[in-house]
Amino acid sequence: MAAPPVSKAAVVTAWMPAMLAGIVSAAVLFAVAELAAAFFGPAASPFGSVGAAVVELSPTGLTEFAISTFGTADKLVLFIAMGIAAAVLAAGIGVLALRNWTAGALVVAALGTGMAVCVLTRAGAVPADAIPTALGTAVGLFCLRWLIRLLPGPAPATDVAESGTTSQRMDPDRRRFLATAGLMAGAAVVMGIAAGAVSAARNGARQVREALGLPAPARPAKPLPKGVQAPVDGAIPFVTPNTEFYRIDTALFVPSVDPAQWKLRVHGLVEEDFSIGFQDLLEADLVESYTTLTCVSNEVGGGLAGNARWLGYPLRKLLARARPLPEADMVLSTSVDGFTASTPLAVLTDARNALLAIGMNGEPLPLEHGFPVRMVVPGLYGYVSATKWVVDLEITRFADKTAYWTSRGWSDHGPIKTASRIDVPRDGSRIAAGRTAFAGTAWAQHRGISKVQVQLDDGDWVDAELAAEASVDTWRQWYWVLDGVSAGQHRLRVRAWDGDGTLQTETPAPPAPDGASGWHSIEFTAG
Ligand SMILES: Nc1nc2c(c(=O)[nH]1)N[C@H]1C(S)=C(S)[C@@H](COP(=O)(O)O)O[C@H]1N2
Ligand SMILES: [Mo]
Repeated sequence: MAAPPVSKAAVVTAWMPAMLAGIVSAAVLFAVAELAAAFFGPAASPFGSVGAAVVELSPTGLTEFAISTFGTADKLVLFIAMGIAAAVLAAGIGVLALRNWTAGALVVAALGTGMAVCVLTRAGAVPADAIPTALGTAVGLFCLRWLIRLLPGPAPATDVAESGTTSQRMDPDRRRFLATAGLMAGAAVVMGIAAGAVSAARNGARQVREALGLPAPARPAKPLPKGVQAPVDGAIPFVTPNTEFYRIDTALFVPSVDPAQWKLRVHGLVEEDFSIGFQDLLEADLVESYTTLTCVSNEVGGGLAGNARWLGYPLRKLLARARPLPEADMVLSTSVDGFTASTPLAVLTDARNALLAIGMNGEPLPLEHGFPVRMVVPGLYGYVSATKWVVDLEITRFADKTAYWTSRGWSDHGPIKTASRIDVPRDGSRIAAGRTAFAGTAWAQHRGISKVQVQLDDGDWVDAELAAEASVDTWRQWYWVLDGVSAGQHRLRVRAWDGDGTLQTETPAPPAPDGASGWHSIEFTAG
């Protein structure tokens, strides 16, 4: 009797249990590894370390695309993508293992080894950090073996064709397979939740931060002049609340740094190298100042800028203690997770308020903004200056060293370009015709803003009102009140001049390699 033809769908149906076995085993692998990793250092998490390696090895274009498309949700998107990729891979391994156990097991072992390499190459990793990955891989492999054993094995073509009927009356083997897989999946979920709970409970930094009181500044910030806030409904707050401050970094998991363990090494081309601890900072003469931070990835009109009152120790004084050698022209700052930024030495030693900051708007730095210590440098984009969780300052030369983003094609000097933005009304919104108030924000840190103009439709450019200036290091609000806006579609444009009287660049440029340029415009409908 000739075997009936086997449809593709029937083959896939026959593979489904093997795919399920692969996916469930992978879930157990990651759950065991992440739960174990919660008891080790931050590098021990295989998921986190693979994610970090993906970010690091991704072509710059891809990470830029991710930041510009998903903004601060880029990490979540990465994790979802990794989860899907892992599930697809695991399903394939399940099928392979069913047909050829040795081959399947070898692929799992190879992937486990690859993950261990990712773990061990993270900044601050120690050899023991590979243990959770090894443990998880072993348990995952064991589960895969167990589940595959419960399956009938690669079916001859006839069985495949007939298996259509088995789904109606489930045989005991199949029931046992599903029950086992279900139990394992349940255990994976429980361990996953436990992993989250354990790492949260073991996050010493969060608890220490909550108990930490900040010292009073030796030199408090100059009080904000009246009128820094544009008197227009919907204008953004002049001081950005910590919870609303944009966050950009390469850290997939916020580093947890215990201030008691924190140390900053200052070394390189200096006459004196030294280290300081957190207590030294608490006891030092701290200063406070308002500085607006901006990300180089900010698009024209974008929101990757925030203004805060920072408390910290002047980097100028720290560097004066080290006494840089004449040939030095750069400070390479490194974070606990290996991010680096290259900052011109001249900017850190001139009169501006470049700070080694410990406080943000009257609180210790939030964990995601660099707790316990970060850099804040007025006038430079964050990628060349604002290192969070900073632990090392090497005084060196631009000719000798590059940093995280500058070795990925971004400009090695990152002065902030003059920018202006319309915040009210929102692009694409509908407003009432008649008397209308427009408002927005302009910045050119460390040069200040001297003039803002707006243009409605094809009308003349007219001067907007400037809100009070807090300092040249902060953004400045503007507003413009118009008695009558006719019903219909309108366009509004804005442009600003910096404190040196230079008009912001009209020519549009994308963020890479040294910051976006172009005049912001919005469209709105009145009526
Ligand atoms: N450790 C570390 N510090 C970092 C970064 C990073 O990826 N890692 N990103 C920098 C960039 S690109 C910017 S724009 C600022 C953003 O600071 P914020 O997240 O506090 O707003 O942090 C800077 N400091
Ligand atoms: Mo940035």
